[in-house]
Amino acid sequence: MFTHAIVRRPCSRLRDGLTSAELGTPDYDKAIGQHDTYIEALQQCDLRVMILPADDRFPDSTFVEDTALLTPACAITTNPGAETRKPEAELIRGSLQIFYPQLEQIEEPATLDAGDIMMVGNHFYVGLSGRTNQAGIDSLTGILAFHGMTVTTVKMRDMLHLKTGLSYLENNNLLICGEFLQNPLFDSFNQIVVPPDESYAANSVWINGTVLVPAGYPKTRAAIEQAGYETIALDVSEFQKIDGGLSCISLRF
Ligand code: CIR
Repeated sequence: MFTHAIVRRPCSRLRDGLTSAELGTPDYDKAIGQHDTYIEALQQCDLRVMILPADDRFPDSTFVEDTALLTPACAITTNPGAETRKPEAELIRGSLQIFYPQLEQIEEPATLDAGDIMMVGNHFYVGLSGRTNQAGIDSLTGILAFHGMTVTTVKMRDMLHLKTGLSYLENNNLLICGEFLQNPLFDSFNQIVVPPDESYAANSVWINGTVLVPAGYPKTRAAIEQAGYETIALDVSEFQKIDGGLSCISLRF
């Protein structure tokens, strides 16, 4: 169970966020409204939400998930792979120290975006991606091993982050799409397959038995409900325009 979440308000330079999507420019006011609703949904799932202020220096800083891995045993700030995002890890450290006085850290030349990390109990799947390098995975593996946790590396082909195409919904249920479908690493999960035309919904978020899903993906939502979960659909269109998914917008612990 999670008890807390951390979010950072979108900044007015959101439109300058990194993106490969061709969905247009995010509307700041609309993003603020969607962020408000996202926070309400986290609260509805019984999380206490720490809301950090916007920081106009960093257009992608609302995607706090990438900056840290928070586990019951330890917390690690990352070294994001994109140059413009690196300072975001330092930016979040002070807030994390309230909950985790002893923070570990990933450092150059290791790079790691926590969007590439999927937690399955004490085991972590980590994507070797355009953002996360082998040194990043090695550093993370060392830190987690010290706390009795293990890592499997997932070589990635096209997706931005591991959790762009995978979401663990607990009870061995895995939302999965695209390049991961053929990967034998995931054969032992109960797979809930996300169809290609709904691939954005593969990034959904389990919180205390409820699954947050992006609005507008009815087949995936129905499949998740079929598997026994309550769902909350959230419109995050303005974040999608800069490659952000539902999970990226919060840290949950
Ligand atoms: C980026 O490219 O870093 C941001 N525009 C989007 C980050 C999305 N984060 C995530 O998938 N964990």
